[in-house]
Amino acid sequence: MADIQERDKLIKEWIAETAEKIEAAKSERLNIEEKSARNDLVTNMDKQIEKALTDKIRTQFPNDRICGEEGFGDELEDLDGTVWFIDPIDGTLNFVLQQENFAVMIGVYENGIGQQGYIYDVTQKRLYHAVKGQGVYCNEEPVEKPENKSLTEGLLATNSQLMTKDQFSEYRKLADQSMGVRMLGSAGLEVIELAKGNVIGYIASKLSPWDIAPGKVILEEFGFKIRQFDGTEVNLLNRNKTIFATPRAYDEIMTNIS
Ligand code: 2AM
Ligand code: CA
Repeated sequence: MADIQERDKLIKEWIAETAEKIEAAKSERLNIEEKSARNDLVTNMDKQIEKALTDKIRTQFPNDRICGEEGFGDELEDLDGTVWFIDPIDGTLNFVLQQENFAVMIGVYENGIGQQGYIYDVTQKRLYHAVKGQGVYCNEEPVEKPENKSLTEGLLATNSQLMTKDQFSEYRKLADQSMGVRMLGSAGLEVIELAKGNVIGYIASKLSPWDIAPGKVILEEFGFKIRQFDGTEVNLLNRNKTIFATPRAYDEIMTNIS
């Protein structure tokens, strides 16, 4: 197994290089393609960043495997050994339509256990990270553990489909019970909102392993719950209907939807 501090240093360097690349490309025209739907986009930047990060990982850690959004990683059938989760741009729709509110995310797992999680809010220039057992940091400053607030005491983050599609109508009652709903369109930035105590939960109807893995490491440092809607552990080989929440909000959410 690699030395965690050494890997931590490298990841931070790679994220800083990625941020410079995004900044330098600001004035260039984006090449935008549709993937599964008109609101599921990929740009040349998503691909370039994932390619650069996977190249660096393969050079430094040739025995590790990679699960990435844009196809430069490996086809995984298990989580044995060291697995890297890469989301080059989380919130691509925001990146295209707003040029802000997106994140670069990296997670490192060993035999399925989260060891390191990194979410870089590119616009705010804030790197949230956690190494398992060492707490949560924002730009190297410790982040205080948020209060264990209940659903009725706080704001609830969701993805937009959960609030608009009839198939998810039962989840709207959670929104009603909370103090109100907030939506940023980036799973990583929603995790940051949870880490700051700005929301008490984030529920999303379809998240991929790279959307979940980095934030899971960060929020587990605070003892928060990260589960599927049916209460089972998330599966990092598949898409998941996912709940991230304070322990109190999680219990109330589960009581309400089961
Ligand atoms: P992405 O931008 O990396 O695709 C938006 O609600 C959040 O859900 C974003 O974090 C987005 O990540 C994620 N997401 C996962 N699958 C998606 C899909 N098929 N379409 C849109 N957003 C998706
Ligand atoms: Ca992405």
